[in-house]
Amino acid sequence: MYVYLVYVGDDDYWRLLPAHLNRSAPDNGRIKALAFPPLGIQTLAPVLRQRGHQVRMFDTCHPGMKAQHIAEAAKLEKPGVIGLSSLSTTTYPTVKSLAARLKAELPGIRIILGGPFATTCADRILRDCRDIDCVGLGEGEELLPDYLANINAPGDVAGLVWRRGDEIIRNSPRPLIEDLDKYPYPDRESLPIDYIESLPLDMPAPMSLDKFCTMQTSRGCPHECVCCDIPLLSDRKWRCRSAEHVLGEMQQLHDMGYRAITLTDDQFLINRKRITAICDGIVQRKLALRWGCQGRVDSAAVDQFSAMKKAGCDMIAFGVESGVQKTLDRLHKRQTLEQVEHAVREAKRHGIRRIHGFFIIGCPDESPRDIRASFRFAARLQIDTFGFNRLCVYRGTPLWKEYVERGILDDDRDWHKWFKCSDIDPTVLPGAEVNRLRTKGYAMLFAQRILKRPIRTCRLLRSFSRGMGLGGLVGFLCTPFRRRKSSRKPELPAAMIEQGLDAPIRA
Ligand code: B12
Repeated sequence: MYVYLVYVGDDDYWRLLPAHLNRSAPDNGRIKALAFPPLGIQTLAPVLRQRGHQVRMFDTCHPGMKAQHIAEAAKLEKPGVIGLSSLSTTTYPTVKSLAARLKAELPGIRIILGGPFATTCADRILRDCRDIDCVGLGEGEELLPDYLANINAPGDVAGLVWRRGDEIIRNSPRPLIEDLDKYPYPDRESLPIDYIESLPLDMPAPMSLDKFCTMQTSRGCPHECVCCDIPLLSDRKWRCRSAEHVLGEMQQLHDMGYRAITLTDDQFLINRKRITAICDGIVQRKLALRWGCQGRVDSAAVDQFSAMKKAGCDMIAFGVESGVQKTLDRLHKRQTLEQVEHAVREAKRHGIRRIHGFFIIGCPDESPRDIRASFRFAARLQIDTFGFNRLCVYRGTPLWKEYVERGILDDDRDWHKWFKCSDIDPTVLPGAEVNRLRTKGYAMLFAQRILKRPIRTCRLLRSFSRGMGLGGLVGFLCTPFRRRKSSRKPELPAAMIEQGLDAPIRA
């Protein structure tokens, strides 16, 4: 069967590489984008081809791959099925309008949706959007070929949620894939897009112009932080590909000219033996790769940093979240400030070039004093880059469940929305206050970095400027102090709208 796989991305996370930085001649319609590649559809395409299907991929952030372009192509090429893939709640409105456009132009086309967000809201999506025929829950490597093989008998496809007339049917669940080694390596060449290594922020900043891609070597995380959907998506299990299978892919990437890889594993720092085997393999094979990963500070593999450094690891991102133990406990992070300091210190001691700290502010029961303490904690840590995001709540997370139980959210009316907690939770400081404290915090941190670590800070900024140019660098450094124009707006719960409230009633 001929299948379209369409990644519906978040335009905030996507930029064309500025022309003045685009040193290579335009080559046959390929464009350069500061964005993360759509690893989901890149993973599924070769699996479908291996099962005898033809596949064409689209990334909707590409200026030539918008709804009208995909509809026109589909009218010409008549695919049997269009698979839509999206990551988060923030892209649901785009998914809906794309499905409507495709159905309007091709009434008979079958549309199946998949990805993390769809997995947390399948029934609701099918009730809300008649243009989507069914949703594939969780991993697609087995489900999608099974669906294509049983397209006229959807009831036989485990893990599928589908519509029969007005009835929504949820088939029996499909178990998590045990052997992740049995699938071909993702297709990173078919999309006419060269993805440029950039900081994973909603203001993508180029890190280098090396040939870049993402890779996933394991899935899941056994922890249960309140703001995270991964426990639900992975059933709190951690599964991994073997070191040999991972090295085979890294060898292929190396031979194809890739030099920068970001591992999108939820938690890479588990299973020390596997990490040692991967690192030793990279060294033995002389793979000149720079790679980055993310993990927890309390991971056993903290003692693997020297091997990782030797094997080309030049970035580790830690979910630090807060500099106040009370807040870490409120987020069910199950980590201590001492563990944060130890992990960061060890990573730096072993020469990992860039340590990134993810922080969350605007948390329940957090005071202005706590937020200031988080920035001071960040100032003390040996981290190189940092991001302070306001806590958001997405369906499927423990925090969403808590807000429904507290009557802040109504699951039936708010399921398709996402919220900044400061906009809806009376135990959280108001948004304006959080933003004010954040701007002050960033100013203190920047000043502290320049005054206390001038050489390291200059080296880091110089490496940024290679990818961004001076103008880009200044723009990037000003971001925290500028009001951000985001295409996506957090919403308010139905209950607050009904009461005409634009902020929660605080004690
Ligand atoms: C890497 C990542 C990012 C990156 C890169 C995104 C990209 N283009 O890949 C960046 C940093 C840009 C990012 C940004 C954001 N992210 Co993010 N991200 C992730 C992360 C850690 C890994 C995604 C990944 O690479 N997966 C690997 C690929 C292989 O898996 P996959 O895409 O899910 O595809 C598989 C299945 O889902 C399925 N499948 C996928 N598509 C389809 C289609 C069909 C038809 C079928 C049948 C199956 C199917 O099969 C695939 C193979 O098994 C996930 C966590 C996670 N484990 O999902 C969070 C996650 C998806 N992100 C999340 C969020 C909230 C965001 C942001 C909104 C954060 C913010 N505040 O701005 C933005 C939104 C960006 C957007 N595009 O929507 C949440 C989503 C929660 C929700 N309910 O919405 C997650 C789950 C993290 C969490 N902690 O909860 N993110």
